[in-house]
This record gives sequence, structure tokens and C-alpha cells, in this order.
Amino acid sequence: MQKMMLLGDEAIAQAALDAGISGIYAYPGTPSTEITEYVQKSSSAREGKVHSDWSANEKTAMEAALGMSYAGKRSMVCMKHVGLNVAADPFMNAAITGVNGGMVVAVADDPSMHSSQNEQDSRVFGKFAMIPVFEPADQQEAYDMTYSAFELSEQYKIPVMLRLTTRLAHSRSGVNRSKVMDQNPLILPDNPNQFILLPSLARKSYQTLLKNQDAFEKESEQSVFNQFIDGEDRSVGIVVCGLAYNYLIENFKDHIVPHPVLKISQYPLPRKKLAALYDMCESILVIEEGYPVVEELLAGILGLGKKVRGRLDGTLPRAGELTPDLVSMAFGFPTKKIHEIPDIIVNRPPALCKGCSHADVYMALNEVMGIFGEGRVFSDIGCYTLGALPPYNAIHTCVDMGASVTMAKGAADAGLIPAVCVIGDSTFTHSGMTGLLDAVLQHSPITVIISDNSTTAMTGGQTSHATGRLESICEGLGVPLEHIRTLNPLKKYHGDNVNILREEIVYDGVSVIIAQRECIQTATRKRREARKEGPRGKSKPKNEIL
Ligand SMILES: Cc1ncc(C[n+]2csc(CCOP(=O)(O)OP(=O)(O)O)c2C)c(N)n1
Ligand code: SF4
Repeated sequence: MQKMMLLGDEAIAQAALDAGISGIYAYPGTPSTEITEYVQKSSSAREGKVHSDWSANEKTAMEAALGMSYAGKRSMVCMKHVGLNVAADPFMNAAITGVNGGMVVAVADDPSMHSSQNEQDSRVFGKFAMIPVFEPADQQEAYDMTYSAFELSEQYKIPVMLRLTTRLAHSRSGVNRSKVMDQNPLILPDNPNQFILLPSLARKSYQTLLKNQDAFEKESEQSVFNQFIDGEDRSVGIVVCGLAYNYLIENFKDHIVPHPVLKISQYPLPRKKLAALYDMCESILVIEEGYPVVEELLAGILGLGKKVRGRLDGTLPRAGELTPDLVSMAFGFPTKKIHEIPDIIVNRPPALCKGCSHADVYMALNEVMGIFGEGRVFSDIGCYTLGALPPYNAIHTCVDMGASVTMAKGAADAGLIPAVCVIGDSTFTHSGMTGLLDAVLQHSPITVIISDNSTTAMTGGQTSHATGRLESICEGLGVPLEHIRTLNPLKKYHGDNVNILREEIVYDGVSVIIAQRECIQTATRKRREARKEGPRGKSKPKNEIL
């Protein structure tokens, strides 16, 4: 079978296609976006009519994937780690309903928060839902595990999670493909009650999930992905998870580690394999990317028994991404000399592009808000979050997608008036609309500025569900038409824009201001694609939160 050079994300997408998916559902989010983009660009996916349009958010994506599985077909749902918080309700409940066609949940974590608000570890979510989790160490495993995950999912009628992290998602390596499977036919679940979580039925389904735990553990014990590699020096036994396996072996000549090593890539943890390692070694070192999930379990609450080292006792840093050097230090190896960064290289903080429409919104907003003082502008997540930095210093919060509207509402309810929020068009349809409905129904006097650049710019310019619909959505949610204002964020309209903002910010009710101008990067890309030219020009500087 053909060998391909693939990113970790792409290996997952190719494996999902080869395993016969009929649809992939996702909302963009670094480092997971490329999984769906690969399927969107795939000619075989097009020929096979594999669904790959973006969803409004991760919850709608998870539910659509479950619906496809209900109909008997294989589906994949992808998101970044914080997206799983949004999708948590269907995710947890899908573990109880189980699946019909195979369903794989691919979640990309971002330790060190290269482009995220936090560095939560999705393995914890997998354990919370009590489903099997795969954690690949390289691109080949990303491919093989995705393929196997569909088999396991159909064998046990359970969603299976695939957890990967930034470095694997975004690095490339050779991948051998497996046999291409046909898509499943449309076929309803054998048990017509399987997907009805009425308490009387859910209790039975939950029992099935509990009963299956032993079988899932047995699968992990026998898994080819959980490998024991013996070593002569038993002063320490090493438990190493997923990608961290590479950081371990890179520290030893010819990649031969002199200690016994248990490489973990499939969960629930293989208890017998762990016990065998624990018994044969004087102490244990746990190397895992993310939270000290395995270490905490092995050390126990009281920390009795053999010494277990890792992120909790400071052998490795408690937070942030691991590196081969950090692992080297855990073994007490001499630190390698790191080259000094020459003075000529200056730090370049992320910034809005020159000519960005968000910048014009902030110029006008700052002029209006000056008289009210600091701390009244609630923002959201997108390119416009960069308005927190100089020269704008225009926003005072950024918590999670949609929180700008609801936090402004809560603050206004508390008496902080005026309270203003700034949200992007894609974030508005992701999770801002429901908060606006709350504000309208409860007459919370807030001003919602939707900085509408007709795209999901921060993650690379994907389509936005909001494009062309914002006014009618806001009207439908009950915002009075005369308080849905539009403005054109261009310098030449600065005076008019200031006036519109001033009028609405002092209005004692809910108002929405739609600042509409297309993202210049997306507009340029579209023009380029229209002319069928190759990529030219400078790439945009990488922004911080994606
Ligand atoms: C729950 C969640 N899902 C996805 C992301 C990744 N993400 C950050 S901002 C953003 C969309 C931004 O689009 P928009 O609101 O239109 O603002 P723009 O970047 O276009 O200015 C996405 C998908 C995230 N941070 N959190
Ligand atoms: S990519 Fe678009 S929205 Fe983001 S900073 Fe640049 S111009 Fe602004």
C-alpha cells in the first residue's frame, strides 16, 4: 500500500477515510483543524460523498457525528481540547448510548498553551466518560490507531477517543496505509431503545458501560500499542505515554534504554502490565505529556510504596510541554549547551494585521469608552482578542468562546453600566447567540459589538456560519430593529462610527452593532484562489489564541 508523508493530523484524516467514514464533523481549533481540512481537500472523500462541512460548534459537531453513527455509518468528530468542554454533554452521554456505526472522537491537546486558553488533558475526559482512549507516539501510530479505533468502536459499540498533542499534530513523517474499507450501509440500531436516555433505559445502558470496563482493560493489556521493553538496570522502571516515548529514546544511544520501559498508548491503563513493571523495579519514573494522570494513579493519594517520580515531585516540570532536554534532566544527564539568542533577533509579539477591520473598531470604541473608565469591555476569542495588547488596550476579559456576551450581561446585572462586549462573527454563531437571547429576555442593558469579518480568521479563514445572516439572527432573537446598527470599520468613517457607538452604548437596553468588513487576509486568499494563482506574498504572523 502507498506510503505518504503526512502531518499527525493528516494521518488521522487519511486513516479515517481508509476506515470508511461517511462524515467528519468539526469546529476549527488549533492544533486539530488540519484533520478536517485534509478531508475537505481529498478527492476520494469527494467521490465517496464524505460529509466534511464545518459545524457551528463542537457540540453540534459531536451530535451530528453521533447521528451519523445512529444511522449505521462511521463518523469522526474533531476538536481542540477546549472544544471538548463545549461538546461535553453529548460526549459523556454518547458513552452511555454507545454507537451503531463506528465513531471516533479526535481531540488535540495543546500543552504549553501555544494557541489556547489552557492546557487541559483530554485523557482525563476519556476516563471520565469511561471509554477507550488511544494516544499515538508518532504519525504511523496516529494512522494505525485511528484505523483500530474504528474497529474497537464497532466491536464494543462505544465511541473511542484519540488524543494527540500539538507536536505530533503538526509534524510530518512517512506513513504506510492499510486496506481501504467500504463505507457502512445505512442501518438502524438493533435495539430501538439504544439511543433513548430516559432514566429507566439509561440505567441499563450505564450498566452495560460499567460491565464493559473489564473488556476495555483487557484490550489495553493485549494491545500492540502498549509495549513492554525490558532493560537490565532495574533501579528505575519507566512508564512513558504517547509522544513522550520519542523524548525518552532520543536520550539514549541507538534508542536503547537500559531500564525496563512500559510504553502506554491505549487506555484504560493496563493494570497487570503496570504491576509487573512496578514489582520488578526499585522505583518508577512516569513521563507523560499533559497532566500527571498515570503518575497520580501509581503514586496513590498517600504516596506509600515505592518512589514514583514525574511531574508531581518536580523531576519533570508540573506544567507545559515536555522536551527531550527536560527528559534528559530527569535522568540527571549533563545539560546540553543551548545557543544564546543573538541580540539582532527581537521578540515579535502577535499583532493585528495592518488594515485589519478589528483595529478600526477598537479605535472608535476607545474614543467612546474613554469617559467611562477602564474595565467595561468584555471580549471573546478570535483575532480581535489581540485588542488586549498595545496600542489598543481596548478589552478587559477573554475567557471562553461566547463568554463576552454573558459576562457583559452579568456585569450589567450587577450594575456595571455601560457594559460592552466585542465578539467575532464565527464566535457569535458558535456560542454568543444564546447569551444574547438571555440579555434580550431579561432586559440587561448591554451593547454587543459583532466585529464581522465574514470568516473564522484566527484559525486560518474557514467559512463562518454567520456570513450574511447576522442582522436577521439578532432580529429573530428579539433585539429591536432600530438598535441593530451596522457600521463600516474604515478610517474614513471613523467619525460616523464613533457616533453610532456612542448612541448605542448609552441606550438603556440591548443593542447590537455589526461592524462589517471582510478580513483582508481571507479576501486576498479568495482573490488569489479565484485567479487560480499559487500562494504568494508574506504569510501572516502567527497569532496567539487559535
Ligand atoms: C471552544 C473553542 N473552540 C475553538 C477554538 C479555536 N478558536 C479560537 S478563535 C476562533 C474563531 C474566531 O473566529 P471569529 O470569532 O469570527 O473571529 P476572527 O478570528 O475571525 O476575528 C476559534 C475557532 C477555541 N479557542 N475554543
Ligand atoms: S487575519 Fe484577518 S482578522 Fe486576523 S488580524 Fe489579520 S486581517 Fe485581522
